[in-house]
Amino acid sequence: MIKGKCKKGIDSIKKTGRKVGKKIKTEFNEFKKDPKQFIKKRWLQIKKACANNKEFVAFVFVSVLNPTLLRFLTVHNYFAIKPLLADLSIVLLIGAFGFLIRPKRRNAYYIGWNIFLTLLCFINSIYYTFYSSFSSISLLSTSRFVVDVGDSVTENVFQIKDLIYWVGTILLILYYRHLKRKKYIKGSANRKKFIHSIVAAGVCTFFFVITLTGLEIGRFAKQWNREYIVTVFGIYTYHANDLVQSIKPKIISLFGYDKAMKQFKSYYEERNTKSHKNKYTNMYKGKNILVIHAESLQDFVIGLKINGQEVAPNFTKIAKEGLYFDHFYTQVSVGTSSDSEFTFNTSLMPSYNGTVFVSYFDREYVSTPKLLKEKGYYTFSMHANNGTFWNRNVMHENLGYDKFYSKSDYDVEDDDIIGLGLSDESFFKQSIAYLKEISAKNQPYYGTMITLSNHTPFSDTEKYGEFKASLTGKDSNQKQIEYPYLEGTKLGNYLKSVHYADKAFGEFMEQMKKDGLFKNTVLVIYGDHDARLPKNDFVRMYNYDKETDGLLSKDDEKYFDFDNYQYELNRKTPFIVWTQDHPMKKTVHNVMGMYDAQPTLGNMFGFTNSYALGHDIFDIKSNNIVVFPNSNWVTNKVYYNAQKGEYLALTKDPINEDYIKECNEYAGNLLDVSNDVVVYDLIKKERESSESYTEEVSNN
Ligand code: GP9
Ligand code: MN
Repeated sequence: MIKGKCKKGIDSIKKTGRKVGKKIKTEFNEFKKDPKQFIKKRWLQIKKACANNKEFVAFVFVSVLNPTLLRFLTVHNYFAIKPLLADLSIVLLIGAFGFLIRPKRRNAYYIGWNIFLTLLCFINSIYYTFYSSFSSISLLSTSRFVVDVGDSVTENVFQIKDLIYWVGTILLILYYRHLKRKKYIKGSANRKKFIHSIVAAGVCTFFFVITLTGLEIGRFAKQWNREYIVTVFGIYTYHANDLVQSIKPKIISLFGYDKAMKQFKSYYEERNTKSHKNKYTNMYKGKNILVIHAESLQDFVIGLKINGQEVAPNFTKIAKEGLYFDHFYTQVSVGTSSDSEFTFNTSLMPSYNGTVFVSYFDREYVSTPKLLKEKGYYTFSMHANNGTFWNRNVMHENLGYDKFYSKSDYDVEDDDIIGLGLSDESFFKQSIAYLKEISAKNQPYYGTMITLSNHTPFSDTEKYGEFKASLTGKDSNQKQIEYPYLEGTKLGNYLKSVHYADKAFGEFMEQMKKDGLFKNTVLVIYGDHDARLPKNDFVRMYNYDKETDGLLSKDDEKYFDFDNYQYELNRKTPFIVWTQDHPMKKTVHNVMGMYDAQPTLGNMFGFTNSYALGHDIFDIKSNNIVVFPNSNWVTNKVYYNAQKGEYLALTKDPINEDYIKECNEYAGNLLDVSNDVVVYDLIKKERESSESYTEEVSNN
C-alpha cells in the first residue's frame, strides 16, 4: 500500500518535472523568435497574474522587502541586484508551493512563512548591532547565536529599527483579512500556477547564477565571511547554506566512528611522540612568548633586494640574529589564516570538509595556550579585524586564549585603513599599550598578534610608502634609465606591501625595546601562508631581460626554469625564534611544517602535546616530512605531487620507489587520523573513555 503511494508520488513529481522542463523550453524558443514581443506579452501576463493572485504577490513583496531593508540597515549595499535576485528566487519558490494548497488555507501558509522569514531578519538585525555580523545556526551551542543576556542588562537589546521588519507582516495579515472580507479568495489548488511560479523562480535563479564570480562562489563554499555572503547572496541563501554547513559535520560524524577510533588508537600507539633531549630542551622554560602571525609573508623576501633596496630589512635582521628556519612550509587548506592558527597551536592538520574554525569549533583540541595555561601562563590574542572573521571569537576561546583583543578593542580611524582593515602600524602601536598592561600584571604570558595589512590583493599601493619595484641603470651614454621590471605586476605590489608590513614591524620592535618589553620574552614569527601570487610574475622576476623588457631566452644560461614545482617550493614562509639577549644566529635548513612548530617550541619551553602530528625539528632533523592537505608532501630529498603521482628530486641522491611508497603511506595515515580527530572529536572521546575506565577500576 505504502509502496503504491510512494510510486504514485514519484510519478507525479516526475510528471511535474517534465511539465516544468517543457514549459521552460517553449518559453525559451518563443524568446529566441521575437524577444521584444516575448517581453511585451509576458509583461501583460505578469500584470494580469498579479491582479489575479494578490495574496501571492503581497507575500512575495513583503518577504523580499524585509531582507532588502536588512541589508540597507546593516551592510549598506543599497542597489545590489544579486542579493535581490537570490531573495526573490527563494521567496517565489516558497510561494509556488502555496498554489498546491486550497485557497482557504493558503493565506495561513503564506503568513506562517512570512513570520519565519521576518524572524530571520529581525534576529539578524539585533545580532548585527552587537557583533557586526550575521547569526549562524552552528553557533547555537555558544552564547553568540543570540545576544548575551549580560548585554541586555546594560544596553537595549531591541532598537526601534529592529521592529520595522514586523510592519510588513502586520500589513500582510490585515491585507489578507481585507481580501477575505471582499470574498476575493476562492477556487481550488492550482497546479498550473504552481508551475508558472516555479519557472519564475528558475528564471531569477538563472540570472543570479550567471552573474556570480569565482571568488563569490569560493567564499560561499567557505561560508566564514558572513557579511560578504549576505551582501552577494542575500540573507535567505546565506541561512540555507549555513544550515547545510552546520549539519554536514554532524552527519559525517554519525558514520565510521568505530573504525576511526581504532585507527586513531593504533596510530598513536605505534607513533613515538617522545622527543629525545637535545641542546634546545627547556632552553626557554618559563619565558614569555610573543607570537607574530605575519599575514602572507613568504620566505623569498628574506634577504631579497630590488635595485639594491632590501624588501624586508627588519624581518631579515631578526632572521639573521635569531633561530631561523628557512624551509618552513605552511599546511593550509581553504581555511587559510585560520588553518595556520589551528595547526600552529595544535599540531593537527586542517579538515577534509569545511574549515576547523567554522565547522569544528566545538571539538576538544590540545593546544599551546591550554598547555601553557597549565604551567601558569596568561594567554591572549590580538587582531584588529572583526572578531567574527573565521569565527575567531569562538575558536580562540576554545583554543584556550584568556582574552581576544579584536576590532572593538582598537580605534579604527578611516585614514588608518589599509587593505582589509586597521593598518599594521596602528595595530602595533595600539597593541603596545595593551602589552604593557599585560606584562605588568601577568607573567609569564603567551600572546599571538595577527597582522592584517599584507593581505591580497595588495592594491593599496599609495599607502605602502616609497618602494620601487623597478630597476635603474645607465644606457650607453651613461644616462640614468629606468627598467619597469616588476612595477605594475601583482608581485611588484606585493613587495611594496611587504615593505610596508616590515616597516610597521620594525617600528614595533623599536618601541618594544624602548619600553623594555623584550625582557624575559621570546619572539616567535611565522608567515601564515603564501600570498597566492601569479607564477608568471615570478618567472619575470627571475628571468628579466632589461634589454627587451621581456624574458631571457630559455637557452640563456642564466634562465631559471620556474616551473610548477619551483612555485610550490617557493610557497614556504619564514619561521623565526628570536630573543633580544641571546642572539642565536643560526639557520636551520631541514624541511619543517607548521605542524612541527608546536613540538619544536614545546621542547624549548617545556610542554608536550601527546596528540601532536609534527615533530621537534631538533629531534627528527633531516628525516622530517611535511604533509600538505592535498596529500602532496616534501622531505629534504623529494617534493611529491600526489595529483600527478610525480615527484621532483631535490638532491642528487637516487630516489628509491620504496621511499616514495613509504612516504605516501605515512602521509595518507596522518591525514586520515588528523581528519578523524577533528570530525569525531577523538581526543575528547579518548579522554572520556580512559576517565571512565579509571573510575571503574577505582570503584572495584
Ligand atoms: C582575516 C585575516 C585574513 O581577519 O586574518 O585571513 P585570510 O584571508 O588570510 O585567511
Ligand atoms: Mn592569512
